[in-house]
Amino acid sequence: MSDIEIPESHPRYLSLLTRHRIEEGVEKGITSKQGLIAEGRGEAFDYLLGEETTASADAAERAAAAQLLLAEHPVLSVNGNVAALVPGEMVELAEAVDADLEVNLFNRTEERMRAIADHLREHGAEDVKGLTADGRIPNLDHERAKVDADGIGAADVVLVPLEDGDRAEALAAMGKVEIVVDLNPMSRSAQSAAIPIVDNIIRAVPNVTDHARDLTDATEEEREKIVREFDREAALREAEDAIRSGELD
Ligand code: PTJ
Repeated sequence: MSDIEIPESHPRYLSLLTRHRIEEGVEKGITSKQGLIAEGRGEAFDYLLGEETTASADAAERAAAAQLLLAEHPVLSVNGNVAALVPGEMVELAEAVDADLEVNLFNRTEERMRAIADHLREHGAEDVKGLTADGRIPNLDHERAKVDADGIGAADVVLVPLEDGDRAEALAAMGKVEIVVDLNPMSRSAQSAAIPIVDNIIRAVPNVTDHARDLTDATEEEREKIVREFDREAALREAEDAIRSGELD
């Protein structure tokens, strides 16, 4: 996928690959220029977290898998950064938990909506929502509020990775059970989530899928227990502690 070769032995291999994917996303018209800035913010937090999935993030990822499997109508939201970084992985997760995929953009343009939907289809998605835009998230301005009425509009559980704080809060206020992936545990998105996953989306999404596959044969009671025992305040606190006390190389 790239004309730049990054040696896997490089100590910052994953970070360089991530940057390159975002750059390519901008070139393809998938990712916004603001997405480059968002990536930089995320990288800084990832560096402080040691660029690995902490035990507490892994617990959040298992709770997210259980919650998605328990949902009546789960929807996975895809923006320009998510589409550039983990398109195939989002399609796999949607299949594992039987969720809809919906393109939902902060900086919405019809060109980017279509480019992202096409990109997801190239990675195996059959049905991509978001283009109908016949529903609204209350208390947000017009473009940012658009959703599909039978997608995010009707969802009981939504996964919103790298979400802007206003929209994360507005979705939570609609009564959706919100699963957020955000490397900044202090962001309003992470703070408003029922299940905040403080991890890089590149590691988080495949790990939620692995947990979902592991829980395929679990009973409803077992899944409910995992969700009940997940402590969001403790997860946010542990992530913040890890950032403050991190030993950097
Ligand atoms: O494609 P669009 O138009 O929907 O726009 C998407 C962006 C991401 C530009 C938009 O939602 C935005 O501006 O988001 P923010 O407010 O910058 O928030 C993004 C959050 O995601 C920040 O808290 C970052 O730390 C975090 N983040 C960035 N990269 C990653 C990440 N979290 C997990 N994994 C990453 N790779």
